[in-house]
Formats: sequence, C-alpha cells, structure tokens
Amino acid sequence: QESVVLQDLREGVLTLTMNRPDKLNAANDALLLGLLDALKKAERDDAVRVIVLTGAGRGFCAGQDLGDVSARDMGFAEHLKHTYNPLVSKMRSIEKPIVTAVNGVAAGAGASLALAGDIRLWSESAVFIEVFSNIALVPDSGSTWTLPRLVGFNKAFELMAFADRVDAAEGLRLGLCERVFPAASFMEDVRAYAEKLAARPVKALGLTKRALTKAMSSTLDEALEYEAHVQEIVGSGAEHAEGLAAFKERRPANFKGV
Ligand code: T3D
Repeated sequence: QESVVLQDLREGVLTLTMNRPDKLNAANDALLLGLLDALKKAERDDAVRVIVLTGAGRGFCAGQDLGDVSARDMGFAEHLKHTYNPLVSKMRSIEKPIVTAVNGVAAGAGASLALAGDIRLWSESAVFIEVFSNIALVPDSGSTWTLPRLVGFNKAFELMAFADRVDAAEGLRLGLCERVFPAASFMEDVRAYAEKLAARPVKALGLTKRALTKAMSSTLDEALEYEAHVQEIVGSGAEHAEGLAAFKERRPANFKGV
C-alpha cells in the first residue's frame, strides 16, 4: 500500500505530499504522525534546506477524516494533543523555511496547515475554508492564532462563522498567501520558488523565523535583545562569511556550498 505521506528530497528541497487523494487528503492519524515524523527527521538533516507541504490530486487537505473515529475514541482534546498540536508546533518551531503549496481545497485543519507555513503559495484553483462551524466545531490546529493575526479578529470571526469559501484572488487580497500561480504549472512554479529559497542562507532564515515568532508576543525591547542574541550566532557562522566574501569579490554568494 502506498504511503499516506510521500517524501521527495532533491536539490535541498524536501517535498512532503499528503497522499489520500480520494478523500481530498483528509487527515487520519497515520498522515498526521507521518508528517510529524518527517519534520523531526528533516530538522536534523542538513541536506534538507527547505520543506514544501502539498497535497496529491485535486485537494490540499480536507481536514480531519470524518470517517475516522479516533477523536471520538480518545476524546477530542487528547486526540488534538497527540496529532495536530505537535505537528503545527513543529511546523512553527523548526528552524527551516516551510512552504505550504496549496494545490486545491484546504478545509478545517487543512486550512490551518495551509496557514502554518512560513510562505504560502496557492494555485489559482485553491479554496480555503474555515469549515469547522459547518459541523459545529471550533477552529483548531492553530487557526485561532494565525487567522486573526492575518486578517484581524472580525474578519476571522466572519470567515469562521459562515465557513465562507475563500478563492485564490480573495486569499491574496486578505494576505492568506504570498503568491498565486496558474493551476496548470503550479507544482513546477512551486519547485522553482522553493529552489530559489533553498539557495538563500537557510541557517540565517531559520533564526529569522525564530526571532519573528518570538517578536510576535514580545515587547520592542525584548525583540531588540533577541535580535542581538541571534545576530551573535549567525555573525560567527559560515553563511555570513560566505556572504561577506561574495560581496567583496563581487560575485553571487554560494550559500549551498557552506
Ligand atoms: O478529530 C479531531 O481531533 C478534531 C479535529 C478536527 C479538525 C477538522 O479538520 S474538523 C473539519 C473536518 N473537515 C470537514 O468538515 C470538511 C468536509 N468536507 C467538505 O466540506 C467538502 O468535501 C470540501 C468542501 C472539503 C470539498 O468539497 P468538494 O465538493 O470539492 O468535494 P467532495 O465531493 O465533498 O469530496 C470528495 C471526496 O472526499 C468525497 O468522497 P466520495 O464521495 O468521492 O467517496 C468526500 O466524502 C471525501 N471527503 C472530503 N472531505 C472529507 C472526506 N472524507 C472524509 N473526511 C473529510 N474531511
């Protein structure tokens, strides 16, 4: 049987593909824990510079598989703490850029995963739905944290209350994604984008991610202090030395070589 999480590592880009296309990649425990496991390995693997998360077939992820009863068996809180919560936490704390490549519908926890990336690339055929209220649940997997930070409390509440379908043009306008690419060339465009990102100084970007995340809940003085702390770390690193050398030698920096 084919794995529910496909993994492909090339040119520094690890692509993780949620692979239950018949159900629009609705998530079961194997899929969620498979993603978490892949991220834990990627965290320790220097060959992985950038991670892309996408879906097989016409969907990105339709959220929790509603045919799966593990949440009912375990209790919702325990199920979330066992699966979605550690996955989203790892996505936000891993010191490598994560690109969520939203190829189609992202609903419920799938919408939360789409938002949990550092860079969100949507296909023209992407659809984003905070679908939880359709089945009288509360948005989870980080949506209550990410969405209001992007669109404000009130728009977030409206999207959550009506489970409105947000298409790519609206998603771009609202700031739910950074780029929209044509559906026909989506994965090639994502690949080209991810390879460009993988050529950037990813150790510095990892600490940029950490510093930005910390700053979202800190004072200015705390942010200044933390910037000084991480600058000390990257300032003595090989990437910075390469960047400086390239500047002096008037050539492009080769961060992949360091
Ligand atoms: O468990 C816990 O710990 C709690 C956590 C909760 C997190 C959550 O994510 S709650 C939200 C769960 N997700 C949903 O409620 C979404 C349900 N799906 C839909 O509303 C629609 O399918 C979509 C709007 C996503 C897409 O609509 P459409 O018309 O493009 O496709 P479709 O025909 O509805 O779906 C295609 C197939 O995928 C279909 O199967 P079939 O009839 O061809 O055999 C459909 O049943 C299946 N599918 C879609 N979503 C799910 C699913 N199967 C299981 N679970 C799903 N979530």
